[in-house]
Parts: sequence; C-alpha cells; structure tokens
Amino acid sequence: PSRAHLSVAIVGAPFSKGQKRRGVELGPKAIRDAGLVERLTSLENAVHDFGDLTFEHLEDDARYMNVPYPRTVGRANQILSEAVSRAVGAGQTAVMLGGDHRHVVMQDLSVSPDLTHLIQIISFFFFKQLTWPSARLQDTPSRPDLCLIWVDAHADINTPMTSPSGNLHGQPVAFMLKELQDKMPAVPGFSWLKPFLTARDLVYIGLRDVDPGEHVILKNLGIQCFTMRDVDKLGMQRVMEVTLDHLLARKQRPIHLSFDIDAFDPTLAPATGTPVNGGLTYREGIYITEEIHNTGLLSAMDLVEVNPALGASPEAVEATAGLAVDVIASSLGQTRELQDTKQLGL
Ligand code: 5AB
Ligand code: MN
Ligand code: MN
Ligand code: MN
Repeated sequence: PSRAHLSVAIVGAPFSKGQKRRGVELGPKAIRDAGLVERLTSLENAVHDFGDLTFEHLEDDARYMNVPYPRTVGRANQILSEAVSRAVGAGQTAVMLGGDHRHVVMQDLSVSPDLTHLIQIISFFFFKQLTWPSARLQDTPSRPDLCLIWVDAHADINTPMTSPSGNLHGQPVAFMLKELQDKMPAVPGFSWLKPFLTARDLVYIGLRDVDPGEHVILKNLGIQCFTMRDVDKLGMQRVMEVTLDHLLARKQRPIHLSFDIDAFDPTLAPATGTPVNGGLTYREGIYITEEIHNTGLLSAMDLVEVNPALGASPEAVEATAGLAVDVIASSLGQTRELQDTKQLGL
C-alpha cells in the first residue's frame, strides 16, 4: 500500500427502498465488517467514520406513476446529500456506503462529485448500498465543475416513463442530468434536487444490461459509454485513458466515482440484487480505481448495491464485501505499484 494522506469521511446509507429486494440496507455494515476503516487507515489516511445515517419511513407515501416510495427515497437522498456536502465542504474525501444506487448518488451530488457513486445504490432499495452524486443542495458548497464516472452493469438513466420496473435505483442519473429535465415528471420527494450535471460530464464503464429507453437517451445525448464489449475490444488501459481525457482534458476538476458492485462479474460479486453475467474482472475494476486515484482529483465516491441477504453463503457475502473494500482502498491510495524505497524507509 502507498501513503495517501487524505482526510476521508465514511458515511453509511443503509437504505433499500430504491428497489424491491430487502437486504441492501445491510450493505454498510458488511463493508465495515470486512475491514474498511482499518484498511484505509493503514494507507495513512485520516479516517472519520460518521456511522450510518438514519432514514425515516414516511407514511402516506403513495406510489407515483410506477415508482414506489418516492417521498421516502427523496428524503433519504436529501439527508445523505447534506451529510456529504458537509464532509466535502470540510475538505474531506467522502465515501458513501450503500444501500442501493438511488440513494447514494443523489447525496453525492449535493455535496460534491465524490458522493455520486453512493447514489447509484438508491434504486428501489434506493439505499441499497451507497451512491449517487447529489450535487443538488443549494445551500451547500456545490461543485459546478464536478464530473462523474459511473461504473455499473446498468446505466441507471431511466426516467419514470421509460423505467420497466419503476424502481428508483434504475433512475438516479436521470435526476442529475440537465438535458433530461423536460422529460422528468415532478416526482414527490425530489423537489429539493436540481439537476447539476451535463451529458458530457459523465462517463460510463461496464455497461451490459441497458433498457430500450436508456439506449435512446444515451444515444441522443451522446454520452460517453464503455460497454463490456468496448472493454473487451480496447482494454481497460485505453478505456481509462479516453475516460480521463474526455472529462479532464479541458480542465482539472473534481471527480465523483459511483461504483455499483454489480459492475464486477457475478462470480466475484455474487451478493447483489441485479447480477449480470460477463462483468469486470478483479484486475479491470482495480485498474479503474488506481487510475482515478492517480489523478489526485477524487472528491467523493459511493459503493453501492452490496446485499448481504442475497449471498448464497457467508463466503459469498464476505467475498462481495471484501471486494467492495478493495475498490474503496484502491480509490484512496492502495496501489499494486512498487514504492519508492526511500519513502518506505528502506
Ligand atoms: B442498479 C433496470 N434497468 O431500471 C431498472 O443495480 C435495472 O443500481 C436497474 O444499477 C438496476 O429497473 C439498478 C432493469
Ligand atoms: Mn497516493
Ligand atoms: Mn447501479
Ligand atoms: Mn447495477
């Protein structure tokens, strides 16, 4: 491990109402139990674990169109967003643990780009695991220049109209994009969230299960996407080179990384709600995060959709949570590169 010397804020978002499978709210505990804080501390980061947020379950939360629990999910994202904003405003790198993907990302965006990933988890189990970017809080230091790297088997860019499931964990990106605002209905619970991202501020990596309506949106908006076929064809080194060039060539800016654990192959990350065959290898996933760390621009990240209730065995859950720790540690300074011997004191 390398020395990273970052000030890291960990925020747990034990939320699951962005999707219909319960259990993703247990994700933050599983990731902590897999040794997250110890690992980040061993990288010489200053680690502040703020524990888990508490989310209310709102009574009177009738389905809106086909979207279940809109107010509960919206409010939870707002709470997450505020927590992330405080951390980012205090100069910390925020790490959100999902929970489902709906939840995490929105919070991130309100604070800074880093939290975006958490929002992903929000989906139906909105808070499944952790992350999506919540740049929306008006009363917090928002980051107008934030960019977002979304690592996921899914694009999570359905609108309530295109969504085949209604689940909000498949929709967080649509809430964030300025270009989609005339396509977005006024979902109850989300009036606090103002779109903060443009289509060229976003890159996807790992896609392999994209709905028809999502295809139309991705193509029409010209969003930079690296599907698993592109990863096969180009290799991850080239994918990361183009990704970082696309987002950073014009100017250096903060990055929010939203990492859905289902981007990995299900053989590596079995304990998740919507596994899809043919995912990232361990080395491809770790290379993504090493390259992001090396930019020095990571502001917030979310790690979402770890669902301990869906592992076939305790070993399956431990493998998935351990993988989540590796992804977060590698985003925050753990490296496979040999170190400078003087710095190591050798
Ligand atoms: B996840 C699906 N596209 O909208 C939908 O795991 C799946 O946060 C969404 O990426 C998966 O329901 C959400 C079919
Ligand atoms: Mn470093
Ligand atoms: Mn996702
Ligand atoms: Mn996914």
